[in-house]
Amino acid sequence: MSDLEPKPEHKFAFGLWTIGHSGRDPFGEATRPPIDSLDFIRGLAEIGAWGVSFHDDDLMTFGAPEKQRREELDRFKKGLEETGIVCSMATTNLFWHPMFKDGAFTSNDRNVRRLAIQKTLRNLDVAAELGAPTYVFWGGREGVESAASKEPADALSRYKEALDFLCGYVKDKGYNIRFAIEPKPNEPRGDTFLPTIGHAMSFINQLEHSEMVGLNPEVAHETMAGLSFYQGVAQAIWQDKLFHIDLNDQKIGRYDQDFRFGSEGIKDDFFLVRLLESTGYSGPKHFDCRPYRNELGAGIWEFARGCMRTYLVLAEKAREFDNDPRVKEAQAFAGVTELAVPTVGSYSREASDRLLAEQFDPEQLAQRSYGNEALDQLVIDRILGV
Ligand code: GLT
Ligand code: MN
Ligand code: MN
Repeated sequence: MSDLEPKPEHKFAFGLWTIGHSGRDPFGEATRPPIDSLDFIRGLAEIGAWGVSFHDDDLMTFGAPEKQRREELDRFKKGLEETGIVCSMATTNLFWHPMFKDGAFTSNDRNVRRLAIQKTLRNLDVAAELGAPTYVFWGGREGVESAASKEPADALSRYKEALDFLCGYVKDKGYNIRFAIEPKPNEPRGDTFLPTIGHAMSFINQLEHSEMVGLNPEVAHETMAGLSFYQGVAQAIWQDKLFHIDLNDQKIGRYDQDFRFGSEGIKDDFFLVRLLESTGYSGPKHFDCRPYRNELGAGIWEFARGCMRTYLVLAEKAREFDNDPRVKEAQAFAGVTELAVPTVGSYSREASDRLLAEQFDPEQLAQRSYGNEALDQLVIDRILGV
């Protein structure tokens, strides 16, 4: 194994709410004390991380006087300057306060909607001040329990209106910020608008400034819905929409578990890391997960180290896999590279005439075997290290 020490060049990032998660859940109180933002950033630098992300309310006390909020922000900035940790992403908390119980950009209450946009405008200024290049939109409360409570078309129109307005603000202010939508199928709402990568990507096409809006997909969220995160991310990359990524882990079909990256779906994670490494994804590898609730003290930092270590192990395994001559042979047998060859090219009358005149032998085509069992066993052997 080569060097498994995380370094800034790997661009590993954590949110303040991740390693710093209090352990509170719907059934129990906090199990851990809060971590001061300066200590948090120093801790990140010590373990070899590169970036930090935040919600407005993680950093500056909601509703506190401006003077206090400024002090809290300056303390965070001091940490960045002292350690060289980068502020890699910012986002708005539009889900915690009870006023957001019916939604934020899609609340039926117009004043809640206006306040949600105002709260975001204010935090965009902070994001710009800290140099965060990506601003995430996770619509935690944008959804319904009762389908009778909102017209979906109105909700989507209000969602679009909010994002169009916020894009306008970023452009007007000349900020160097792009937006990334984070889909999730449900939780905390019964049904969430923009539930999957696919829904979010097609929604983006409807936006006024669609070029500045991409995705922040999360492993746990697609997995909750029983979808392949790997295939979703691959399509997002193909459409140039992977602006950011939330890495964690999850058992299929459960509530949002936000487990340590690589702790559950090792095979899926192997292919995900291979995809990110081989397609030259250059954004942050952002871990949006939290330590087990029964973890305390040093164990919290072990959790963070584990996320990065497993990523680096899988990156190494992926390189070994791709350099293995047996894999190359099995891939050739399966026709993996054949799929990269255009099928008919662009349309012309001549090309269609040629194709229509061609003779195929369906029986012979059906005789081909693709050797996928042997190929997949090589994946398993490589991951298990035999
Ligand atoms: C919240 C959620 C995450 C989002 C964060 C951004 S907050 O913890 O579960 O998936 O990425 O708002
Ligand atoms: Mn999650
Ligand atoms: Mn997330």
